[in-house]
Amino acid sequence: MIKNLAPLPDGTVTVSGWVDTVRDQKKVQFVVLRDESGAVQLVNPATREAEDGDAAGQERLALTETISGLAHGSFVTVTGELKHDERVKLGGIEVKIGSLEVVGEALPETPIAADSSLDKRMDWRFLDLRTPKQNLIFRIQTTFEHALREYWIDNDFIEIHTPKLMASASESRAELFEVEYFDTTAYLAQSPQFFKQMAQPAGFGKVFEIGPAFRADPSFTSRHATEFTSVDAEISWIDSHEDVMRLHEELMVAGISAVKAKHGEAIAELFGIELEVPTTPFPRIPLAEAKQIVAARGYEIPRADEDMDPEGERQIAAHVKETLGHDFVFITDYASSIRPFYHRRHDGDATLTNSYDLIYNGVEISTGAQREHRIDVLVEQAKEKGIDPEELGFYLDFFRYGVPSHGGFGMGLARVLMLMLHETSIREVTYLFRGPTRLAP
Ligand code: AMO
Repeated sequence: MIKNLAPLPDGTVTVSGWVDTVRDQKKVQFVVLRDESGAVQLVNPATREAEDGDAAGQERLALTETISGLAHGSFVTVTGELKHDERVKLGGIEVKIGSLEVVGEALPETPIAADSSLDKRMDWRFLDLRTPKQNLIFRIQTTFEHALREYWIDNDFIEIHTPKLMASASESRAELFEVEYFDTTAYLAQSPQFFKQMAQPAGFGKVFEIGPAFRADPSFTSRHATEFTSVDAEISWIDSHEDVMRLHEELMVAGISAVKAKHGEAIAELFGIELEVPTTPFPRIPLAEAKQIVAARGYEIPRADEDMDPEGERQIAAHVKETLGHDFVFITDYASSIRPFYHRRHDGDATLTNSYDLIYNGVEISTGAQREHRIDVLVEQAKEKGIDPEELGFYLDFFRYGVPSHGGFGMGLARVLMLMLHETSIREVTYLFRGPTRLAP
């Protein structure tokens, strides 16, 4: 049943939507009208000729001609009589057209079809999004974000909005976008890392942000964008990254439960997926052990890659699914050599960090860690990574005036959606994708 169908006081109905198909037969015309919720069949007994003086006949003739000329994708508003007819496939109803207004006419040729390339579909994103399946993706995103916010608000978090123009890098300097900023240079924020940490010495305790992040990453993989929505949280008074993981898994359960409750049936119907709400605790595997498990499955992570590579992530996820039946796994205790300077290292073993990556259905969706809050250690770690402490300026001051122990995580929203819906690219689940060769629309 189409959502935009409403009764009028005189007993007729009005319905608006996009023309999907027109079947123009000699004696009768059928139009299928769609909106994001579904479709309805319209019917018009065709009038092919009328006498000059016959005003009503002329009107019916004009209506018939308008319907004959309707292009696929035109937006129309119709009033008419609602009829129930079991034989009509679309919900057993039909609207007999009384009047039809073309609100937004479409050009006769539609530029994309169901089999168009992803790139072509991105060129015509507004048309590409005009299907119930695409529409559902963004309803799911809305529900997911809402559930996270609800969790945070119920648990006493403060929402922050941090600046996206920065004076320096907050993550790897290799992926920085430079922006002319009056007589100096600014950089687009790669993450809210420094500013969400600032909330800890500021006494906010627990904070979150859902906002844009920018990475000048020239890669064309299915999981990278140059601009993405980052879901971030940071909390004080933690003992280790374990506290952050506990928060993280509770959030995922809250988000996925809400999506399942509201959209589970539609997801099954349109994506063919039975969405699973994960159980807690999520499995946790230290990186070194994960590498051994992956090797035992016959995949050697390239030596140059100390981190998990994408195939390694797929393999460890497959192992967890096979042995524990879980879609999520925390890979923990990353080597300090491959983690940022601000990650806290193990007490007694500085080669390892109190950090994790969260993997969902075989792909990393998040990085989290306990932060190093001891200023002398932090300065040493920065120097070790080749970062001049001078460059960190204000950031280091946070740690000079009474900072609690703290930690948090950052998570790519599009990655979560892509993996939840078994999509093959974040382009499919990003409203308007930004990549190395995509700046418009
Ligand atoms: P990291 O750099 O691992 O960590 O990023 C966190 C998560 O953000 C998403 N992400 C991306 N998504 C799409 N396109 C990209 N180019 C891209 N880069 C990252 C991923 C990734 O897991 N400040 C830390 C987090 C923290 O410790 O709080 C950070 O940004 O899902």
